[in-house]
Amino acid sequence: MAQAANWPLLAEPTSGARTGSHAIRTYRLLLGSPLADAIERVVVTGHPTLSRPVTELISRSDIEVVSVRSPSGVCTDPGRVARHLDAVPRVERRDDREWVDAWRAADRAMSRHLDALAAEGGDALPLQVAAEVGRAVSAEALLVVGSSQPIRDLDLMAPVYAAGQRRLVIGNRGLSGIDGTVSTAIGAALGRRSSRALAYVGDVTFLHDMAGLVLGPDEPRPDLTIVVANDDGGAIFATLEQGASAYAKSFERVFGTPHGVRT
Ligand SMILES: Cc1ncc(C[n+]2csc(CCOP(=O)(O)OP(=O)(O)O)c2C)c(N)n1
Ligand SMILES: [Mg+2]
Repeated sequence: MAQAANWPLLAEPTSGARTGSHAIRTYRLLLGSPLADAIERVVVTGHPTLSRPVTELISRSDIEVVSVRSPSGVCTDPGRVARHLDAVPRVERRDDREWVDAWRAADRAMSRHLDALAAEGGDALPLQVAAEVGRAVSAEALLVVGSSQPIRDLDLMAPVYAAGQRRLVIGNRGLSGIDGTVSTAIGAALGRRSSRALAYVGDVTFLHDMAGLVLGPDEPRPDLTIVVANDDGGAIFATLEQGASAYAKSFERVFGTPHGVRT
């Protein structure tokens, strides 16, 4: 639909749609740019949950929001503003590329900026890790990505892949639990024929389900590489409301939860 209509496609890493000529890698940041002011209509499919700019976009009452019901009957409509449809709408093919080209140009510039930042390391080391993981997801590969910062960093850094190469990127979204992720990755690696299987998780997520590594003596062993981004605690909370200075006294104990475990 995006290709036929020449619309930008804003797709989360686990959507299965972050491919092809119209996907925009850095959409989350571009939604804070003047491009967002020019949006007139949004078509929502699936269940985006990852970023506030997207939730805000699909909750706007000053634009037309159309939400397509999933096969299980659910329409994503957090702001209760959308017109609900039963199927992906057919759109007229449009040759006018000006709109999508503006997104592509902004995406190229933003991607260059992020890549340069990631290459410096330092505070941007997590972005460098996400970029490496994104690059390692070859055709036919499997990636299980943990909640919290890993999936958000991957969302910024993963390239837009070619369509039809049978990559699978999965995560426990919905309520975005950090529980059971090691087990999810082991199960997915065992259950799918992949060129390689990767998991990419935060340190608290890894520790939460470390016992998932204990496999019974007669159980099959997965060929799985686990990348742990260890920042000694839950980094995401520093970026949320609880990171405000008013809560600084109890922040580390309640939210940061540093554990001192070295991986
Ligand atoms: C089962 C469960 N408990 C608690 C939470 C709340 N929570 C969200 S992110 C997070 C910290 C995750 O830390 P880490 O895996 O190190 O990722 P980081 O934030 O550092 O990227 C927690 C505890 C959750 N999502 N799921
Ligand atoms: Mg962490």
